Amino acid sequence: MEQATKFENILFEVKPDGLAWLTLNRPDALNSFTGKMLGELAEAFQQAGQDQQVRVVVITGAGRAFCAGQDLRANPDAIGDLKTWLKSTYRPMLMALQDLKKPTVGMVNGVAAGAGFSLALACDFRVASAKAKFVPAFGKIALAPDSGMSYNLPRLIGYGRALELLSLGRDLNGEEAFAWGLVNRVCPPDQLLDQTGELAGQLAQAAPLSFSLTKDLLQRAPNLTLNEALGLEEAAQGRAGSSADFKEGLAAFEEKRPPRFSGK
Ligand code: T3D
Repeated sequence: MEQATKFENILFEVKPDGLAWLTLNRPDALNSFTGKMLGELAEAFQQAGQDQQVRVVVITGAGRAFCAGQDLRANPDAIGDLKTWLKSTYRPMLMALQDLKKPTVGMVNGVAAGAGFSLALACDFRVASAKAKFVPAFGKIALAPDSGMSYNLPRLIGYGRALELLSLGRDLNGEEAFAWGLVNRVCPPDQLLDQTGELAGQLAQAAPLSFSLTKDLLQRAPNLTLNEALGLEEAAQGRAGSSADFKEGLAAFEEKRPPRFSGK
C-alpha cells in the first residue's frame, strides 16, 4: 500500500516492495535545504526507521538537481550564527539518517553541491546518473566543509583526494565519481531509476540485522586495534547468531531455496 505524505518540502512514499522513496522537492531552487526541509527529512528518516514495512530508503531530488546544499537565499536573520544553525538543523537530520539502521541509497540524478553533496555521501550507497555533478561548493563561498563531508569524503576516496577536491573546489561528474570510488554505480540518465531500483531491491532482500551489524563494524573498525575489532565482531556474531533470520538462512541453505528474512 502506498502512503501519502504530510510534508511540504519533501515527498515520502512507501511502496509495497519495501522501498521508501524520499524526494527533496524544491526543484525551482535546485532542492536546496531550508530549516523546514531539514526538519522534515529528520522526521521522515525516523518514520522510515519505525515503519516495519520499510526495508530500504532511496533519497533523490525532484527535477534536474539532487540538492544544491543550503538555500543561499534564505533570510540570514533566520539562520543566525552558523555554528548554532548547523547544530540545530543539519546535525539532527544527519544523525536521524545515521540512526536509521536500514540501507539508504542516494539516487544522484543531477547536481549535488555543498551540503547536498554531503547528504549523498551520508547515504550507505550511491547510484549516479552520468549527468550528475558533485560540487564541493563550500570553499567557493569561503566556508569549511560541513554536514559530515569531512568525515565521509576521506573514508570513501582517501585523504589526499578529499583534500584536493575540497581545497581546489574541483567538481566531479558521474563517471569521474565512479572512477574515484565515490559512487557505487553510474549509468545513463534514462537508466537511473531502474538501476537504483535493482540495487535497492537486492538490499531489501538482505537480512536487516546482518546489514546493520555489518555497517556498524565497518564504520568502527578503522579506529580500532585488531584485537578490539575481533571483540566487536564476536559480539555482533553473538547477536546475529541468535536471530530468527540466522535460522531461516540455514533452513534456506538446506532446502536449496532463497531465504525470506523478516528482520527478527
Ligand atoms: O550557509 C549556511 O547556512 C551553512 C550551511 C552550509 C551548507 C552548504 O551547503 S554551503 C554550500 C551552499 N551551496 C552552494 O554554494 C551552491 C550554489 N549553487 C551553485 O553553485 C550552482 O547553482 C550549482 C552548481 C548548484 C548549479 O549550477 P547550474 O548552472 O546548474 O544552475 P544555476 O543557474 O546556478 O542555478 C539555477 C537556479 O537555482 C538559480 O536561480 P535563478 O537564477 O534561476 O532564480 C540559482 O540561484 C538557484 N540556486 C542554485 N543553488 C542554490 C540556488 N538557490 C538557493 N540556494 C542555492 N544553494
